[in-house]
Amino acid sequence: MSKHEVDYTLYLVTDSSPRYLRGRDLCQVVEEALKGDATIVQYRDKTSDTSVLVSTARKLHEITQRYKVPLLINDRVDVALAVGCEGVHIGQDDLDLPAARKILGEDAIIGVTVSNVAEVEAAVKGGADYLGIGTVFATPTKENTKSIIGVEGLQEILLKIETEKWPVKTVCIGGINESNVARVVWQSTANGKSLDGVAIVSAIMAAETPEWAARRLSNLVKTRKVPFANALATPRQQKRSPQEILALVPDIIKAVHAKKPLSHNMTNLVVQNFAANVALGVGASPIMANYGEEAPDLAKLGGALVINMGTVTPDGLENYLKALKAYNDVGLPVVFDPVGAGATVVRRSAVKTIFGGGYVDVLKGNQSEILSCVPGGSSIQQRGVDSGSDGQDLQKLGSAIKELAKLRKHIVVMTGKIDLVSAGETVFAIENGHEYLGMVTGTGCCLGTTISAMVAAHPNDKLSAVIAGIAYYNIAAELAAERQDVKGPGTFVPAFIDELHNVRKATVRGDIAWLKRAKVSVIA
Ligand code: 3NM
Repeated sequence: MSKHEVDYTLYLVTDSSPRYLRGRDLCQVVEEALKGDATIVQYRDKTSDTSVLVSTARKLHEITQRYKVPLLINDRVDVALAVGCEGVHIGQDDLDLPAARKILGEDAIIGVTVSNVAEVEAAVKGGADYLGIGTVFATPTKENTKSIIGVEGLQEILLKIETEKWPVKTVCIGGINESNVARVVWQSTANGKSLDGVAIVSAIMAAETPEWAARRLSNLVKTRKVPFANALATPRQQKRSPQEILALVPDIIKAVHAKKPLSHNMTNLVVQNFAANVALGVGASPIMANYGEEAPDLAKLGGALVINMGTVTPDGLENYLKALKAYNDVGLPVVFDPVGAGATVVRRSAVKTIFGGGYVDVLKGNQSEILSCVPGGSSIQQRGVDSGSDGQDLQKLGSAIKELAKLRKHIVVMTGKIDLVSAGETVFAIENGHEYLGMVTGTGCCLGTTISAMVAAHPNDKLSAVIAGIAYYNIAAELAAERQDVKGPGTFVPAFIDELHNVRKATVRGDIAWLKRAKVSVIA
C-alpha cells in the first residue's frame, strides 16, 4: 500500500506496561484491536532493550501485514529499519525529521508529535507525512506531557493547516476515549478541516475486549454523532434581522411559561436565592443542585444546565464535569458562566477543564471573562477596550466573540453596557437595561439562569432564545427602575423580580407593549 493511501481513522499506539496488559500478550491485544478496525499501529515501548524491541516489532509486523495495516515504531529508526516495517513516529525530543527521512527513505511513513503551530510548520516543512497533535487532555498514560492543548489547541492547528493548504494528515492524541472522541472530532473541525483520525492508547489497550472497544471507537470517529450538534444555530437563524427575532420574542416567553422548563443551576453561593427567584419570575422551574451525581436524573427532565463558576473548588469542578457530561449525553442545553475567568490561575485552569470536559451551548460572561476565553483575547484587553462604549471598541469586541463562537461552535454572550451575542456569523447588540443592574450582586449570574430557561423552552433556535432572554431581562430591569417605589439598588431587586413576572404575564395575555423598548441591532 502506498503511504498516501493510509487510513488514519483509528490509530492504535501500544503500551506494554502491566497496568494495561494485565498479563495479556501484547501481540494478542494488538490483533484484537485490528479485528475491531484499528487502521494503523504504532509500537511504543520506551523501556525495553533493543533486542526485545526488534523481536516484538517483528511479531507485530507479521500480524499487521495480515490485516494490511501499517506498523510504525515509536522513536527508534534503527528498529524500524531492522524490521522493515512501514515507518516511525518521532517526538520533538527524538531524532530529527530530516535524519529519519534520510535513513528510511521517501516511501517510509514518518509522523511527528506536535503541540503548537510552530512545531506543525517545522514538521510539515521537514516532510512529515502525518502529525500526532497533542496532548489534547491530560492522561495517565503519559504524565510528562509538554502541554495540554485542549480542543481549542487542536482546532488552532487544524485551522493553520487548512489555511496553508498543507497536505499533511492529522491525528490527535491524549485522553481520547469513547466518552469524548465524537465531540473532539466534531468540535475540532475548523473551516471544514477535520482530523483524519484519533490516536489512542489506554481506551483500547486497557479495554476488557480490545476488539469491541476499537470497533466502537472507530464507529464514533466515522459517524461523529454528537447529540448536541443538530442544535447549532443554522445559517438561516443567524441571518435573521433584529425585527424577525423580536417578532419571535413573545412566543419564546410564552413557551417558557407553558413548559416551565427545569433550570438546573450549579451556581455560586452569593446568588443561589436570587437566581432561583429569577427563574421563577421568568416562568422556569429552578433547582439549585450542585451535586454532579444527581445530574443524570435531572437531565432526563428536559431542562437546561447552568454552570456558574463563581465559587469554584476542586469538588465543584468534578461536579460540573459530571453534570456537563449528563446534559451532553442527552443533548440538552448547557449555559456556562466563567465567573472571574482570568482572575486567578485556578479559574483559568477551571475554564480549560470545563471546555475540555464537554460542550457548552452558550458561553456567557462580561467582557473580561469572555476575552479570557478567547485565544489571544487577553491581548485585546491589554490594548484597552472600554466595555464597548465607543463604536470601534464594539466592533473589536464583536469580532472577537464572533470568532470565538465560530471556533467553539456555540453562542457567545458578552454582557456590558451594550450586550453582544454571536453564534459565529452575525453579531447582535442589545442596548437595554439599567445601571441598577450593575449595583447589585448576581444580576449577571441571573441572566445566565434566564437564558437557560429560554434555550430549554426554545431549543431549536437557541440564538433567538438567547437574544429574547437578554431583551426581556433588561427591559424588566428598566421597568423596575422606573417604578415609584424603587429608590435605589436595594428596592430595585424585589421590583425587578416583580417585573420579570409582570412582563411574562402580560406577554401571555397578548400585551407586548413592553417590547417596543427593545433596542436590538446587528453590528457585524
Ligand atoms: N503521546 P491515552 S499523549 C503516547 O501528547 C502519547 O504526545 C502523547 O494515551 C502526546 O490514549 C500519549 O491512554 C498517551 O490517553 C496517550
